[in-house]
Amino acid sequence: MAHIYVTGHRNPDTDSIASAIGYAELKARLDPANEYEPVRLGELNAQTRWVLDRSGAAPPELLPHIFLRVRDVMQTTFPAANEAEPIREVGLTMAREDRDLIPVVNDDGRLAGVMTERALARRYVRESRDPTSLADAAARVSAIVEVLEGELVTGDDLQVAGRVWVFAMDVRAKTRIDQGDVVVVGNRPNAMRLALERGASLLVLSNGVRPPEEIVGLAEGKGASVVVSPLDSYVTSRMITLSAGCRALMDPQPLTARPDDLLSDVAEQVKEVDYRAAVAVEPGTHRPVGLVTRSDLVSPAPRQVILVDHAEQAQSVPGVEEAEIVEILDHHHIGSIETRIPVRATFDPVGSTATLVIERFRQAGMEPSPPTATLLLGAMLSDTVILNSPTTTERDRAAVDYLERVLALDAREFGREMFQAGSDVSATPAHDLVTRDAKEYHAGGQRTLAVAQVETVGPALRDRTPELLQELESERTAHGHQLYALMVTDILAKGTKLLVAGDPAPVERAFGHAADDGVVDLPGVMSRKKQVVPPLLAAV
Ligand SMILES: [Mn+2]
Repeated sequence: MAHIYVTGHRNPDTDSIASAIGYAELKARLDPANEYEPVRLGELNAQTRWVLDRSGAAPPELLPHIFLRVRDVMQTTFPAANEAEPIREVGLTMAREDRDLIPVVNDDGRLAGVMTERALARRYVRESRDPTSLADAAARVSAIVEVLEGELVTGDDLQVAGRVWVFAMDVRAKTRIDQGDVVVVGNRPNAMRLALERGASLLVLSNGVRPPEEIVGLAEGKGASVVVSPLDSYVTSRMITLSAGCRALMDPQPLTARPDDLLSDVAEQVKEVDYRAAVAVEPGTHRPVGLVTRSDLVSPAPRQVILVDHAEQAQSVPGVEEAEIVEILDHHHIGSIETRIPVRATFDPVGSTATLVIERFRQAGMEPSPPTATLLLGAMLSDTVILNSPTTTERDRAAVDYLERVLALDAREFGREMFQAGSDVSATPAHDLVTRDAKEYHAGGQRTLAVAQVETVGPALRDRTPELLQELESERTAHGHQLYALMVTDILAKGTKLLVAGDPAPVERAFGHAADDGVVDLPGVMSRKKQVVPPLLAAV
C-alpha cells in the first residue's frame, strides 16, 4: 500500500487546503488500495480556519518536507537479543535469520548495543594463546547448562568468571587450576577431586560421565557446581565460552538514528561504520524500532505526492524535486515543476482548484462528504471573491449551484460570512492597522507621504474611524510626512474609505472632493498602486 500525500502550496489559502482535503477524499474512494493524506505546508489563515471550523473537518497535518526519512526505508521486523542472552543463542539466531547484525537490548527494552557477525568472527581469530578466561564475559551456570544441553548435578546458579581448563594431564603433573576456575574432565575421579580441592567453582564432566557420590559430596562441601555434558571435552569447553551473555561481545555504542531523521544524513554515517547499518530508536524510550542496512539504501522508493492548486517548485513542499509527483491538479499557469516520469497533469483555467475537484467527484458519480462539500464551496467562493473575480467561469457557477443544492444553503450568504470572519480586524490595534502594510512615497523635495491599506468586508472598522485618524496623525508627525492615509477597502462592496491625516488640499485635488472629517469615500477604488498613489503624488 502506497502512502500518497496531497498538498496545496506554501502560505496556504482556503482553495489549497480544501482542494487537498477534497481530492484526497475522492482519490481514497476511487483507489482504496492506497492511502491518500491531505497535508498543509504552512499556517492556516483566519478565513481557512473559519471554513474548517464551520465544516467540521479536521485541519490537515503540517508536512515540513518530503525528503526521504529513515522511517521510509527502515526494516521494522528484525530479531533482537537481550544482553544476557548467551553468545551462542545470538549467533544461532543470526545464522537462522541470515543477519550479520542484531540489536541487543537491556531488560527495559532500551538499546544496549549491537551484536555483529564481524565481532563474533574476530573473537575467534584473535583469540590469544593464553588460557581462555570468562573474566570479561562471565556466564551463569544455568546458561552453561542450557548451551551444553547438559544437567546440573549439584550447586547453585552462580556466575562464573574464572579461566576455563580441559584437565587432560596426570594428577601428579603441575597444574595452574585455581580458585573460581571452570574445569572440564572425563571419567577420571582423581582429576575431579584435584580440581575441586584447588577451588574450581564449576566442574563439567564431558561425554555424559556421571560423578561418583564422593565427588558430589566434595563439591557440596566446597560450594562448587557439577554439570554433566553430553559433549566431548573440546566441544564442551568451546560451548562454555559461548555461554557468556552477548553484552560481552556487543558493540556498546552502535550507530543510531531517529525514524524522522533525513535518510541522506544517515546514509553517510552508515557508510562509515564497519557493520554498515544503523539502528532506528524511538526518541524518549530508546527502544529499537527499525534497522537500516546498506541494502535498504540502494535506490529507495521516493515519497509520493499529488500537487493541487500550484505547480511551482518554489511554492511547493521542500524536497519535491526528489519526490515522485503522482499527479497535478491546478487552475494556474503551468509552473516550474519538473518530473522524471509522465504524470497526469491538469491546468484548467477555472476560478478555483476546488471547482476541478467537484467536477471530478461528479464525473465519478460521487458526492463529497458534507464537511468536504462545505470546504470546497468555501474555496470556490474565496478564490472567485463570491463569483465576482474576472477569473470566474460558468463551470464555477455550476459547481457552486451544485453545492448549494447538496448543502441546502445560500452560497452568497455563506461567502459573505466567510469573508467577514476571515478579514475581521475589529480587534486589531489601531497602530498595527495603520503601520503594518504602510508604504512611503517621495513627492519631490523633502516631502513624503505614506499610504497603508487594510482589506475588510462590511463595516467592521466604521466605529473606529476617530481612533484610526488619531493614530494616523501621530504616525504622520512622528515621521514628518506631509500626508498619511489609510485605505479601508471593502473587497465585496468594491470600494475604499480613505482616512487622511495631514494637509487636506492634495486629497481634494486628487479625488475631486474634500475629506469629510478626515474621510473620503472612493467607490470602485480597490488598488493602492493604480488608483490612489498616482493621483496623490500628482497633487501634492
Ligand atoms: Mn486556487
